[in-house]
Amino acid sequence: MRTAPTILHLDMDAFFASAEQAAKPSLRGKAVIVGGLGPRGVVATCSYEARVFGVHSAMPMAQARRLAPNAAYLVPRFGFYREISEQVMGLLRELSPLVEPLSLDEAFVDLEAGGAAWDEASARLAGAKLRADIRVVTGLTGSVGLAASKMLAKIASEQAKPDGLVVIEPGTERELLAPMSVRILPGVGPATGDHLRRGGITTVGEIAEAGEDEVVRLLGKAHGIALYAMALAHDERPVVAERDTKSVSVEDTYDVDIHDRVRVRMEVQRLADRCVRRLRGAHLSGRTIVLKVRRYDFSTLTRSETLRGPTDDLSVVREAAARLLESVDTTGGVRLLGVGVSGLADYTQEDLFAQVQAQAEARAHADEPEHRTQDEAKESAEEQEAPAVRRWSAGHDVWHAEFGHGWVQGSGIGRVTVRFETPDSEPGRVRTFRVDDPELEPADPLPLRSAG
Ligand code: TTP
Ligand code: MG
Ligand code: MG
Repeated sequence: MRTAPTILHLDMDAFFASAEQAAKPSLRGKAVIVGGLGPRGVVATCSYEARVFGVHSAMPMAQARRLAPNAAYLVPRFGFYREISEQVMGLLRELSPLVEPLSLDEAFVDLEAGGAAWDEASARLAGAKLRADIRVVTGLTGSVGLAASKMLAKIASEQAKPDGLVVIEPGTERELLAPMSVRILPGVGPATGDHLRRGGITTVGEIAEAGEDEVVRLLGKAHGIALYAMALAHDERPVVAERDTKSVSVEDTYDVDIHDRVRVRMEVQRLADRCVRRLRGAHLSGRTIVLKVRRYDFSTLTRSETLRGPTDDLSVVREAAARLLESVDTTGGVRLLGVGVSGLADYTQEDLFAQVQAQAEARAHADEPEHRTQDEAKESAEEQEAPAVRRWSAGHDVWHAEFGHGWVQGSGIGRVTVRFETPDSEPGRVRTFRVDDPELEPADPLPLRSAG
């Protein structure tokens, strides 16, 4: 292991919620909750002001509303967050060629590889400068951890939250870890935590004391050995620039071409199942579902569909793969089939609500053409033309011909409430319009910091 704390872990503070507060001056310093607002919605994240009430990620939205009835409730704007994320990742890449993003708001950086730091003092300086630069470029705060290994750097950034920097000096790791809950170690979820507790182990120090044999007895060989090493703060994992696995996919080649369409469908479902098992095994989720078909004449087609958010849900992947198959002609026979998921993210929790939404949309699409009466077809054609079906989602930007740029604060019973403000304005005023007001139209998010 290296002797200087030159592995940096950055994690943005309350990322989605802070981005919304930066965009909307009236929400700064307030409880802001971002997530699915439908009946089955969950909290994606919330501002630190909302965490005081006990609200947290993955909590059912109904429960959040009971705990913090006066908070602002917004639906996520992934495109907007991705742009901010790219700005932040750009700053990290200025520090080192070895940047390993873990999610939109989080990455490891090997400072030594970039020559940005070689000892504790230079690492501290680089970390502090990074935090200041992030603030200037995005207006947001991120917390930084510095240590001699990835595991400790991540623990340090957690301790630094919010808006801080923590250095764990090499040599002090075991002492620091000893009193901490076993849950702090990577790979220890509730189930493993329970296993260990039944063996009388609740802290990292107790894992170290128990010895490798005992931990292996409790958890099995592979997991036990790895966990024991982590408990001793042994973590040699390097920072890797690009994710090795940009996608998870499985495919099968058939000895005899498959002609039967029903059989092709079944094979695709089977591959989707295997793909999801692999995905979950790697604790990943992904946004894009890919179907690969090689036909009897070796012509190979790929079809893909991108969801609103990452998924590792079996039924979502199955349905998407089945839909993709419907657009492929397989009458001549199929030689190879594959199902993959790309656009990977680490946090599988993300976006349960987006999946629900995607499923609902999929269902709406699924029974589109054939089985419809003419009246129904006509009705839906009218719906598509009518501008009145515009949806005003809470938090999304709008433009009004007279009042300018604003965002949707809420809507219902034919009305939409808009607050007119921009990232660099004073908190703005609220006005209410009819949902079909011709002067009101959806708008793109404004940049958080004007150039220069
Ligand atoms: P996190 O970094 O886990 O959380 P955070 O940035 O909101 O707050 P913290 O200060 O504690 O780091 O996740 C980053 C973003 O990912 C978060 O803002 C929203 C999204 N996310 C989800 O959509 N669902 C989830 O379950 C989690 C944990 C995060
Ligand atoms: Mg974060
Ligand atoms: Mg994070």
